[in-house]
Amino acid sequence: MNLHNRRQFIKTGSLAAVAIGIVSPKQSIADDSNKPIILSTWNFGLKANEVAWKILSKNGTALDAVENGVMLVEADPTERSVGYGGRPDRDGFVTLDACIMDHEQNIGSVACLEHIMHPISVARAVMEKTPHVMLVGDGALKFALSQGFKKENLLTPESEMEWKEWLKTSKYKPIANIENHDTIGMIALDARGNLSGACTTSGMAFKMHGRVGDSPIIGAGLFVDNEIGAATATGHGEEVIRIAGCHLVVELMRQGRTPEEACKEAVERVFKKQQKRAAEIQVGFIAINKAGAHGSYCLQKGFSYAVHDNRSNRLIDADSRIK
Ligand code: SD4
Repeated sequence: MNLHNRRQFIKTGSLAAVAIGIVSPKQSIADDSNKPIILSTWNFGLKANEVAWKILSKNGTALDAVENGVMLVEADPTERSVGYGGRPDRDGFVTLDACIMDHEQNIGSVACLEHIMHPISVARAVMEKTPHVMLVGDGALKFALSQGFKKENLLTPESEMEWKEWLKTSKYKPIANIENHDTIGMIALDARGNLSGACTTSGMAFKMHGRVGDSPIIGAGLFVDNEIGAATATGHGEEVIRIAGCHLVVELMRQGRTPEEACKEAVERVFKKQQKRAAEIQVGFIAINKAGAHGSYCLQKGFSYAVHDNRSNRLIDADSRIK
């Protein structure tokens, strides 16, 4: 049953139920959905969800919730693959990628941005205050400064020490779930039934200077379609971009897949094309549909996501292609 048919079914079902007095006539189709709800990647999603929940539970917008939720992680120097304290590229520069998308398909993105603590807020400013959708490098920095963002040093002594250690061998070999496990992607459905998403990262540690991953690419690291659902990704960005990952997940949900089935099929596409190196890479997706149902899937074991709804804030282990 595709989503449209399913909605029709829910609608007809609820009307029938109203007719025989099972549910109150006030109850609408929208009332059937699990909202508000927030999903975010990895363990630190739990604390990011708490911030986002404060906004959503007071009838705030999904857009404000996802921006503020991921900002917590961007500013935390102990999280080593996002924002402040993120691991640098191989030349010692901390370069940040982020994007944001709302329920009206407004989008904003920055890539290879340096010196700014909250790239997600710069992405939102690109969305709201420019005629463009993406700014990169020096241009993104110049724009951020013009908007009043402060120029800061984001390279912490810990990250600098690690980089200097890395320089001794200079081998670029990201380890699944270890070096690359910190991108935060967050998607939310608010009480009005609107979806939004945000994704922010310092990218793969010790990448080439100028490398951009999937996280700031709308359709790869994040995609939202307010009629259908939203998805965000983590892991080896090159593989996510190759399959236009999050757009694919949302389109699969449009065709009637559950969020988990859609994530699974996207991971399967990566696996099929990359079988020889599949053991070395990680790709994980999380997705939510318009009714607030959610799911995930990843290539390697070890990926988890945090869900906050009216019941609780909890961590869920994603099922994996490689067991
Ligand atoms: C990237 N996808 O830059 C990001 C890294 C990541 O969990 O997600 N790590 O390729």
